Amino acid sequence: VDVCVVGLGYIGLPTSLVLATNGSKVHGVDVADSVTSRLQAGLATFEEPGLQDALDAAIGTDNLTVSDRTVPASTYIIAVPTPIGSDKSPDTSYIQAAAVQIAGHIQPGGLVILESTSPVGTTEFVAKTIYSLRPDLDSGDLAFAHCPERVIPGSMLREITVNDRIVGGLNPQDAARAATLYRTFCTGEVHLTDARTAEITKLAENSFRDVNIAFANELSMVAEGLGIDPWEVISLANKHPRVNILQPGPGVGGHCIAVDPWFLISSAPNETKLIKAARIVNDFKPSFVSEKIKRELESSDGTSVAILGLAFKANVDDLRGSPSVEIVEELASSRPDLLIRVVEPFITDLPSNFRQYSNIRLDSLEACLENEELIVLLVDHDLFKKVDMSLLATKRIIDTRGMWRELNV
Ligand code: SAJ
Repeated sequence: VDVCVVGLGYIGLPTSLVLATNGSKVHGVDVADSVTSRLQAGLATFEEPGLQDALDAAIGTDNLTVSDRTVPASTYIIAVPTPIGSDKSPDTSYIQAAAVQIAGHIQPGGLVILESTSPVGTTEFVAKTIYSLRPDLDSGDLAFAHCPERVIPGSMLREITVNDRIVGGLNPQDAARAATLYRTFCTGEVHLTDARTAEITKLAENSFRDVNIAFANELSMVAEGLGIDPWEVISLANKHPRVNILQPGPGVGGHCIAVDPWFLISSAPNETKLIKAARIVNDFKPSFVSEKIKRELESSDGTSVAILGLAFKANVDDLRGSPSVEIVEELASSRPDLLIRVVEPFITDLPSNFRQYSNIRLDSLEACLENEELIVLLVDHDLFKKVDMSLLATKRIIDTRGMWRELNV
C-alpha cells in the first residue's frame, strides 16, 4: 500500500478517493463499523455532491481497500476529528490514538501526514508519540508534515483538487516529500513551510471567517433592533470597494469554524480577545433567534411553528453543532405546549437527542406551508428557494438567512 488513510470521515474519505483515482494504492481505516461496512458495499457514507461518483471511480481503479485495521504503508495520512471538550480546550486524543496505531506498522523511510486541523505543536507531538513507541527507530528515520485540509462541505470534491495547499514539514525535506504526494492530485499550488506555521495558518483561516461572520451577525442584531433591514445595509456597504461583509444567519455551526478558533484561544488566552469575542457573538445568535420566535408566537397566541432547516448550513446533511438544532431544542424545552414541525430534506429521522421531546415532529414542506401560520427559515437549502412565493404571502415569516427577501416576499 502506498498510502494508509486513518479516519474515513468528511476529509479522510474524499482524500482517499482522489489519491486512489490518481494512481496511489490506498487503504482506508475507520473504527466505525457503520462506515467500513457501507464503504465495502460501495456506498458513500454522507451526503456530498459527487461523492458517490468519486467512490465508484476509486473502486473501479482497484486502488482502494477499506477496513478497521491500520496496515503497513509508505505514507500515513491522519484525518481524524479534533473536537473541543466542554471547557473548550482541544481534544487531541483521536490523533494520539491514530499515532499509536501507525507506530505499530511504520517502517524506516515512512512519512506521516497530519491533515486534521490541530493546535500548534501537534505534528511534533505525533512524531514524539510514534518515536517513543518505536525505540528501534532513529530520529530522522521517519518524515512528518502537517497538510491541513481546506475543503468546504458542498464543494469538497472540486476544492480538494483545485485549492492551494499548505504543507509544513518538521524539516524542509519532510515538507518536500509530502508535497510530492499532494501534487499527484492537487492542481492548485502547494506551498511549503514548517509544521507550526502550517498549523497556525489553518487556525487563522477559520478564525478569520468566524470573526467576519460575527461582525455580520452583530450588525444584523443592531440593525434589527433599530428596525432596519440588515441585508440591505450589508448589500449597500459592500458597494464600497474595500468593504465585504459576510452574511448573517442563525449562528455558526459545523465542526470547524465554531471549534478551531478555540485552539488559538487556548494557545494564547490573553492575546485572543477579538477571536474570543467573535465566538461569544456567534454562539449568542441562536438564543437571539429563539427569543424572537417566542415573541412572535406570544404576539399571535401561536401554538405551533414550522422550522425550515436543521443542518448547519445549506445543502448538507450535517447536523453537527447546528444552530438550528440548538434553536429547536430551546423552543421544545421552554414551550412544551408548542408543536414544532421541522422540515429537513436531507434527513429521514430526527436526531436522537430530540426523542426526549414529544412536541418535535419531522414534517414535509408542503404540509407546513399549508397548515402553519409562522414559518421560520433557518437554513438556505436550495429546496426552500423554490417555494411558491404566493404561498408565503399570508404567513408570518422569520427569515434568518435573508433568503426570501431577495425574492421580494
Ligand atoms: N455562515 C454564516 N454566514 C456566512 C458564511 C457562513 O452564517 O456568510 C455560517 C454557516 O451557515 C455555517 C457556518 O457559518 O453554520 C460555517 O460554514 P462555512 O461555510 O463558513 O464553513 P465550513 O465550516 O463548512 O467550512 C470551513 C471552511 N473554512 C473557510 O472558509 C475559511 C473550509 O474551507 C474549511 O476546510 C472547513 O471550515 C474546515 O474543515 O476547516
